[in-house]
Amino acid sequence: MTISEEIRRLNLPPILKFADGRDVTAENWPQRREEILGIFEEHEYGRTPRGPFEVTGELVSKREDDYANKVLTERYTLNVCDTAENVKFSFPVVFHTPYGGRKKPLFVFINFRAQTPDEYMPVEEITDRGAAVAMIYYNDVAQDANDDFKSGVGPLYPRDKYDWSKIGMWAWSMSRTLDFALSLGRYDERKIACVGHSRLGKTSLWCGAQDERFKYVFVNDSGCSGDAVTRGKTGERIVHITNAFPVWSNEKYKEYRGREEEMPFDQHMLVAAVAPRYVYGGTAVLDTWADPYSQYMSYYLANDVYRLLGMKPADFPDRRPETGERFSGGSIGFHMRHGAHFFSREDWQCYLSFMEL
Ligand code: GTR
Repeated sequence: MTISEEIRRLNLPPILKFADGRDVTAENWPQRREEILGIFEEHEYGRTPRGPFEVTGELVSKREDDYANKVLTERYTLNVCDTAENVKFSFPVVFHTPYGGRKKPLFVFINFRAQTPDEYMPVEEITDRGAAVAMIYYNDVAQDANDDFKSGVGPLYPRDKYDWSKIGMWAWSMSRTLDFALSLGRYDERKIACVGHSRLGKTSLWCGAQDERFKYVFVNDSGCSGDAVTRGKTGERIVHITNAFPVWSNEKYKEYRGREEEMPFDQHMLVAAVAPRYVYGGTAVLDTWADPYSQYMSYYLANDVYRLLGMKPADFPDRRPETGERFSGGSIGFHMRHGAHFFSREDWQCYLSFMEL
């Protein structure tokens, strides 16, 4: 069966129609994108505070001779002030920036651990390609625990006004990190990326779909409630994810347990919402819990938006991808590598190449 046939059977909400049935054109795509973001805010990830935010960084420590004297490592405490709500919150971020004259590409990376280097963050491979990386440890922003949003930034905002999920909070911290990074004046605004793996791949996608300053959005092994189409999905489903991790979504999303067909959206729309910026999904053949084929469907469908906008589409074949295949020649990319659920060096190398580094 072709992928288009598989997709047709799922009866997915179309990307290129407004909720009221109007056609989407290149001209009105920005409005459709806003509509899509509103749908995800209401039905899945919850409402995030919009600021305006003032972000300053306090330098905590610095190493000027890291990685054979090639890299400057700085640890900052970021102090964020939401000037509309009068909320203040601080969290640490570590920056690794390679030396050299011109402005550097930057990855804002949200990670599972605080230490650097880390098995998910091969600093030297990244900095040797000329890019900097700013890493946030997600538990510093809000604990990954079923704590009724009582940790980190959670309790600082009223839930009746902001029903943001932990994914929303982690995504927000990536945007605040970018606020600060841009204030340093040393990163190349045309090459700013967000990136994360698994639950933090979902986070990177939600962050990058919303925040247009991220010109590249990398989504590693994100699967359910990330970049995988939910309808017809194998492996993890809404019932599993919302039972095990009720704080990763808002309350509304839980109503769709076993009722995926009733959702006025599916995750392909969120991948599409990155357009006209670049988006790329990494998957792994053995990651059946995430379901690489349902992930592929999202990119396959989002490719239509790039065609509509006159940007270079990917050459995605109308069939399931094979192990080791990589489609990186267009404005949207995808790969399915060998092996299991992991953020590997191979994934990083694909993302660096997609950014032409
Ligand atoms: C799993 C979860 C997945 C995925 C993964 C991870 O337990 O079911 O959705 O996000 O965790 O983050 O490693």
